[in-house]
Amino acid sequence: MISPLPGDLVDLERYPVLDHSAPGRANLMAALRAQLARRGAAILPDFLRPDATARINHEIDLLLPRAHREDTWGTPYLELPDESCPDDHPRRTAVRSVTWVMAYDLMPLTSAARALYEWTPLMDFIAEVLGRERIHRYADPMGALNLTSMVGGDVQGWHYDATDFVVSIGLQSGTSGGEFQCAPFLRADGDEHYDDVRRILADRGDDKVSVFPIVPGTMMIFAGRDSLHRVSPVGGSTERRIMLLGYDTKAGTTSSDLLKLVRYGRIESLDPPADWPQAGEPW
Ligand SMILES: O=C(O)CCC(=O)C(=O)O
Ligand SMILES: [Fe+2]
Repeated sequence: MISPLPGDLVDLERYPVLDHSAPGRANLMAALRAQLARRGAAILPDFLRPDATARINHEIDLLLPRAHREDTWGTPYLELPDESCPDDHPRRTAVRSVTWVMAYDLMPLTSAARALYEWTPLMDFIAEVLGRERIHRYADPMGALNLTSMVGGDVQGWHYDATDFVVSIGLQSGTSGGEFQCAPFLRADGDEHYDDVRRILADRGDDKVSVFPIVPGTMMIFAGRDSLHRVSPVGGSTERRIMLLGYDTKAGTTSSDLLKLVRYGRIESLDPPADWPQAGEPW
């Protein structure tokens, strides 16, 4: 299959990624920035066109046999528990994460998910929502772009990301649960706010937490490095599927070997990216 044109994947009438003088663009940006500041995430419903969502779901069907089963206990700081902290300290508290993860380097060069992530106008559009002059793609060859699938019982525990910003695009809602829950900018001005983190980990932090359902085609921009977040337990047999695009304010940001091992089951990335399936296979 040939690579799609990334602009064909997006509803450009509603989201004028390429047209900087489109009427309404300034109002759209102002509204998205206000959402980000207030609730921790800017929401762009129907960002992907339905045929693009269907295509990326088909790519997941083909990639799932190569997915890694992340199944781990870890702290919200993506580190091993720090035994020198008091028993109930967030740096010592482990939370469970169970998810099927498909790494960036598994995605064929013709993949629509890859084409969208590698489209520089999209990165520039996201930077504008974030009020940044420019942002950089996450330099982690496995973590920069992920596709994930979660089934009944799967969960992503409360954590901070290794990259400044994450953009998720919903591809399929699960039967139930699987909401994105986020305490916006909890880590601020060099203060970890451990008391709030402790409350949230103990399910007593609802006053701090915004809840977002996963809707196919909806893009969500959030500041994952400073906003504590999780995916609530998924129920039922329908997969919850999402695409995660990583960005950072600095060039060259990557993740720790521990995180790579837990999330992808390996430290070494494939180089160059996989060129499967072979000619003739229905990609
Ligand atoms: O699946 C989501 O909505 C977010 C997942 C997440 O936070 C992560 O993978 O770091
Ligand atoms: Fe995250």
